[in-house]
Amino acid sequence: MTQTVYVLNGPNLNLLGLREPEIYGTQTLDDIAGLLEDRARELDLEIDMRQSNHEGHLVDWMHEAQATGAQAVLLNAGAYTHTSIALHDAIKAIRTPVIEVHLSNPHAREGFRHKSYVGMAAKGTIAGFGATGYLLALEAAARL
Ligand code: CA2
Repeated sequence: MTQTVYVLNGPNLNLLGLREPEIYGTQTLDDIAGLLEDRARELDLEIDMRQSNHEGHLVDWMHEAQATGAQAVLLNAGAYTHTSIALHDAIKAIRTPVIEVHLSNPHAREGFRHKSYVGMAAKGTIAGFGATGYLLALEAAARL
């Protein structure tokens, strides 16, 4: 049976490709979803890609990933990365492996981005490679 990988995106990532291309690149979230779907097909995986500006939606979707037996969650929690104990707890609460993804490298940016509540609970982190980071995370998920 084909396994599903959830790809969850947090606040403001719906603006990807439309603002601040010098930091986040020119590809939209739909473009990234297309890249992931192409690679997932080759890996015999399915992608379920979502975005929300609401923390609780992301928490609910993590629970859903566990309940549906997803292979993994790729999580770019946006700014909630640096603030959300709720997301930290949700990652700890599920057995589904969670891979943290960032387009930029938060450690090369402002000090307030250096702490990641997501990274402290995640299986691993891929950051700083732009949209390619999502593909790298999918490769990692396929090998779990
Ligand atoms: O580098 C990443 O992927 C981040 O998760 C992006 C977050 C930021 O708060 C994290 O520190 C690192 C911000 C997402 C905002 O996305 C935008 C996209 C286009 C234009 C404006 C914001």
